[in-house]
Amino acid sequence: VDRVLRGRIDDRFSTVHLGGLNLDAREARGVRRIKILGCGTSYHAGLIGAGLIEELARIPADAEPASEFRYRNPVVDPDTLYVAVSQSGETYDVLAAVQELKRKGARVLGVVNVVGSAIAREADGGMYVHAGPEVCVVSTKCFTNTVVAFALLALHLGRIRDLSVADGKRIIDGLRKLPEQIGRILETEAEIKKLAEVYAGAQSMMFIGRVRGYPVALEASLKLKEISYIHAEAYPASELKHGPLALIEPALPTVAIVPDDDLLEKNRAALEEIKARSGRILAIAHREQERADHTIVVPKNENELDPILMGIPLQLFAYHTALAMGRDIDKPRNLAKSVTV
Ligand code: F1P
Repeated sequence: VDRVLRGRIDDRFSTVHLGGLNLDAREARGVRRIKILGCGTSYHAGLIGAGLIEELARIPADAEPASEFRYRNPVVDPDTLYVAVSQSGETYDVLAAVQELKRKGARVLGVVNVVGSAIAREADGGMYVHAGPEVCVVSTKCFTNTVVAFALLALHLGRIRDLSVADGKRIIDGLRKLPEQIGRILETEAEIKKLAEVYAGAQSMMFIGRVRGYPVALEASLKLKEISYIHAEAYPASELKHGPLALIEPALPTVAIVPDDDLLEKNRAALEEIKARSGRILAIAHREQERADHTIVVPKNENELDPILMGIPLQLFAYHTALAMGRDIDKPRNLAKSVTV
């Protein structure tokens, strides 16, 4: 995170990565929509990025798995800015989507970790996220840095579009606090390990989050699946009542993302619904949640940055769950470091 932030939250930001955004102020103002494409963890980081762009730059934005996008003959719109996200920069579904977009005349930015990788070379511009090598198959620190890079991109676009400077300063101050706050989360590893040992016997787990919390739930459930092989499903908290509530019982624990924001009471109501059905709950929150059986408390930052701080303890949770189950964390079965076919 330090590496992303160092020297890159001022006006030079647009020119220092992947050859820069290659987007002058007039072009940036002309962007009507942003579409983010990635696979797995990178897709989830893209979902958070889309939320940040909508919140901080007020540009409609969404994310889609690149693997779906490339097969559905999508409408390619000249006023849409496409952003391809990839840790390895080699994932074939993402590369194929980028090539198809470029054939159709679209402008594509890359948000990539590995310098000089295929997607970085193919993109018209973009950002390196400077996470360093991901030694293990699953992507973790790159997720965090990609979200930070999207926060910077959102601020940059917001600034060009003359959105509130005060808001920009608030987020930048928040970003600067992240390394110290992440350090504090890492210090709670022993507690997270104990919790992982409590939940490691589960056959299946549910993850819920609302709005900013939903991509965090998706990513946390993917991490658990990838390295522990526990079946895990993620749902938007508000979708629980549209079907998944039927699954809740003591044998299916729920991990709930419960930030202290304007949706806190709504999220607490979801915890009530789960408790009423005797479901066990592990909450990730800014303070103890009385409806939960256990709470992992994380430091509070700006609401927009909650996904960063709430994602990290869940990476540790997946890691310690997998360790408790004797899994080979660095080489999970059936997974490749980069999916190049
Ligand atoms: C995408 C990805 C990873 C996942 C797994 C397979 O990789 O889906 O998120 O953990 O290793 O590949 P990338 O495009 O971000 O390199």
